[in-house]
Amino acid sequence: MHVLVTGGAGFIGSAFVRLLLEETSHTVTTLDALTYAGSKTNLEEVLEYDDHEFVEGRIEDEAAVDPLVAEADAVVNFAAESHVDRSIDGAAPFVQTNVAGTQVLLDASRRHDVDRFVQISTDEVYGQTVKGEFSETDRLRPRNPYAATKASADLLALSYRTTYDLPVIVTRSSNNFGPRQHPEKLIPKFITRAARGEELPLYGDGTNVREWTYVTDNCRGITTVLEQGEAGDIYNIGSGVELQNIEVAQHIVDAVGASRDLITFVEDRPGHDQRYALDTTSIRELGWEPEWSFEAGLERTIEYYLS
Ligand code: NAD
Ligand code: TDX
Repeated sequence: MHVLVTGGAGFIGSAFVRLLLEETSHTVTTLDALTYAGSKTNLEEVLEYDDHEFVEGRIEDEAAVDPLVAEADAVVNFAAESHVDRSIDGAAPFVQTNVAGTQVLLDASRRHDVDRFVQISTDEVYGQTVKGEFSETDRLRPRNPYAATKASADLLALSYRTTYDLPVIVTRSSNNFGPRQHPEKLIPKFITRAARGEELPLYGDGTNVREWTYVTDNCRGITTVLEQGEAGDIYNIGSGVELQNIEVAQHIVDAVGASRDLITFVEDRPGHDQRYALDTTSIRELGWEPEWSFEAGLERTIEYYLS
């Protein structure tokens, strides 16, 4: 397949582009706006490959998107504003990219009759839970502006399946971690700050729980869905590894050899979701399972940031 990967210069998208080019026979066009979160450096090993083209542009720009979709068999949409704290400061760029951009991509995909449209979504669309796991049929209850725009994009994409028979698939993954993540996010922020002996600002009481999935495990899951997923279906992707933020902070300071005294409790994030957890039965039925333990992934991630 020739795959158009949008947002492929970001953290997860770049890992996915490398995986497709290095481990499959698919060819790739990467479309990325190179916002503060994207960088060609994230793709440096594969930028010049013959079976890879990089295009700088925005997904909401129909003139940029249309010829690229025309050449593609499949579209995988990672492009997004991705940071919850930024969405609390201002939702406009989130609505623009995550909702309006997805609509432009969907319309181009419909015009050119693509064989697959994979919308990359998140566990945050389900909202928070204190017990149990979210399954794909659960109601969406997003609680911050970022999550609300991602839920909107999911619904829009799925509506193109029912209305126009566009072969849409949605993946919803838990928190990813690994090399090349922007240091605004918890794990790279705490690694880089601990290494410099700076305080680690833990929001609230630090008991919020996230399910941590190593980035290449998510990317293998997305590849599985791209190749074998059922059109119209939704697939949760998560490792099952649940940790409180305070435990993550402690793992990091211990692994970096810094003092636990650096951990500082600060004002909570408004509307801070207490816990996410995913039921991953559907993707496991396609033969996927996570390969990385939290400890091995963290060691690899720390090595990357310290070098
Ligand atoms: P990221 O912020 O690292 O990367 C986003 C990429 O999209 C960047 O390269 C950026 O330049 C690009 N981009 C932004 N606006 C664009 C636009 N209008 N047009 C074209 N490109 C644009 O994000 P990430 O962490 O790699 O997340 C990728 C996707 O996965 C997002 O859709 C996010 O919602 C989803 N997701 C992320 C996580 C996580 O833990 N990071 C978990 C679940 C789902
Ligand atoms: O400085 C911090 N202190 C802190 O306590 C930061 C940046 C975060 N936190 C907490 C908030 C969360 O409970 O750590 C947890 C993780 O925070 P983020 O790294 O901002 O991730 P999160 O809000 O969980 O969202 C992430 O996972 C779901 C991604 O950023 C989203 O794109 C994805 O959809």
